[in-house]
Amino acid sequence: KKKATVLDSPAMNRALTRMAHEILEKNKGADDLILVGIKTRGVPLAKRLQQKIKQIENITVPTGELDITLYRDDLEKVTSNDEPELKSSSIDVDVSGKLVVLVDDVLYTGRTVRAAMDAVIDLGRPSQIQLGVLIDRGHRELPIRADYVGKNIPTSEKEIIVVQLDEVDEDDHVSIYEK
Ligand code: 3GP
Ligand code: 5GP
Ligand code: MG
Repeated sequence: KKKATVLDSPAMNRALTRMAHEILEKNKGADDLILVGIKTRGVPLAKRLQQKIKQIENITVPTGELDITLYRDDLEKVTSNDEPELKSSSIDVDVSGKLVVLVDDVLYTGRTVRAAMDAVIDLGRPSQIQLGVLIDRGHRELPIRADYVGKNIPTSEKEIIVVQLDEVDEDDHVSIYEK
C-alpha cells in the first residue's frame, strides 16, 4: 500500500547532482575514481553520477558493476541466516590504488555493502572505498555508513522503499509503501 512519494524525478536529479559535486569536492576531483554500481538499480545510478561528473569536470570516470544476491541457507525461502554474497562482477579496470565509490539504491542493514567491499578487495587493493546511496532507510546491522546520501528516510521495519528508475522501470521516483 503506497504511503507517499519521497522523491519525484526532478528531486532525484537534484540529489544526484549534489552527490556528484560532493564526490568531487571530497576527493578534490575525479582522479583515480571508479564508480561501481550494485545491481540492479545501483548500476544506472552509477551511470548517472558518471554523466554528472562528466558535465562538471569533463572527465569520464570508469564504471563497473557487482551482482550481490542473497545466499540462501534454505533454497525454498529467505531466512534470517541468509547473507548476501557475490554472484558476478564486471569491473574492467584494475582497482589497485584507486578510489572505489560503491553505488546502491537503498542502504538498509549494510550486509550487501559488506559483501560488495569484500568483492572489490578480492580484485586488488583500492586506496579507499567510499559509499553513495540514493536512499538510507536506517536499520543498520553492521558498522557501515554512506559517504554520500541522496535522502535519509527513517523507516519502520514494516515499510519498504520502492525505487523506480527510467532505465529499469520506465518511471523515475522513490516512494514509501507499507508491507
Ligand atoms: P535492486 O536490485 O534494484 O536493488 O534486493 C533485490 C531487490 O529487491 C532490490 O532491487 C530491491 O529494490 C528490492 N527490495 C525491496 N525491498 C527490499 C528489502 O527489504 N530487502 C532487500 N534486500 N531487497 C528489497
Ligand atoms: P542491506 O544489505 O543493506 O540490508 O540491503 C541493501 C540492499 O537491499 C540494496 O541493494 C537494496 O536494493 C535492497 N533493499 C533493502 N531494503 C530496501 C527497500 O526498502 N527498498 C528497496 N528498493 N531496496 C531495498
Ligand atoms: Mg540495490
